[in-house]
Amino acid sequence: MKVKDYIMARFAAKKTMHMTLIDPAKQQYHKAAEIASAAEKLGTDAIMIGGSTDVTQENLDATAQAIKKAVKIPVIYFPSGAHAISPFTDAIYFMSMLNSRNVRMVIGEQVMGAPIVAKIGLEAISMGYVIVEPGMKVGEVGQAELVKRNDPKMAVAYGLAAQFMGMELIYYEAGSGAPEPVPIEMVTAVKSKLRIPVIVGGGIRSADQATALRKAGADVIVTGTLVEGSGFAESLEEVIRAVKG
Ligand code: 1GP
Repeated sequence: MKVKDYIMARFAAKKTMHMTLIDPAKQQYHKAAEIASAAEKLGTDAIMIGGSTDVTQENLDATAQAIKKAVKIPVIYFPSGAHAISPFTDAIYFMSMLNSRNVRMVIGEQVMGAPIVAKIGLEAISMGYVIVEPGMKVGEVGQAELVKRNDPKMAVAYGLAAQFMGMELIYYEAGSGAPEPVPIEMVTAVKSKLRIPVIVGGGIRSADQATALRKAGADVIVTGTLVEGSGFAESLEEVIRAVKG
């Protein structure tokens, strides 16, 4: 089954998904595989591999291969550019940072990466990527014109633009390690206007936050920082339970 169909089947069934983001630069590949396996056992629906700054072809390939051996759920690459693309993941989010001031992030990296994706036959899932305040590292390196937290209309406008351009998914990102997730009112607003799945990530650490985002209609809830460091099992389990309702 294609990864896109896997996501769309859950979306059609109105089942909120949880995805676990692992940065290949933050630990050795065998540790990444252990984290992925633990997350799978706790019910996460897919593993995303990605990071804003230090992803290399080497750490990406090693991490993707190790994770693929350790789990049955889809492994999706969440790229920061065309410099590293791996044949060892199941799919790539073929994404555009819609609110970047730098055309390279909007379409330049994609033009460099597309022939590689085609050559290795990787499943490409198109996704609009919108950075919301505070944006953290990804907002900085992506030179994002951040969507203000009190501007849900702007978030809706980006989402509609993505949808009208034929993008299959839209991701609202507060930035990894953000003090607060994307505002609930923003998720409610985009869900009332969009028909494509809405992904939210950045700063989600508690079951209460996950519950509020699920109730607002988020279709996919991503956590990354939560699995960094030891002893994450309990908090991850609580968050995943909250995502599943
Ligand atoms: C980053 O949205 C993800 O792209 C995850 O953020 O690390 O804060 O969970 P956290």
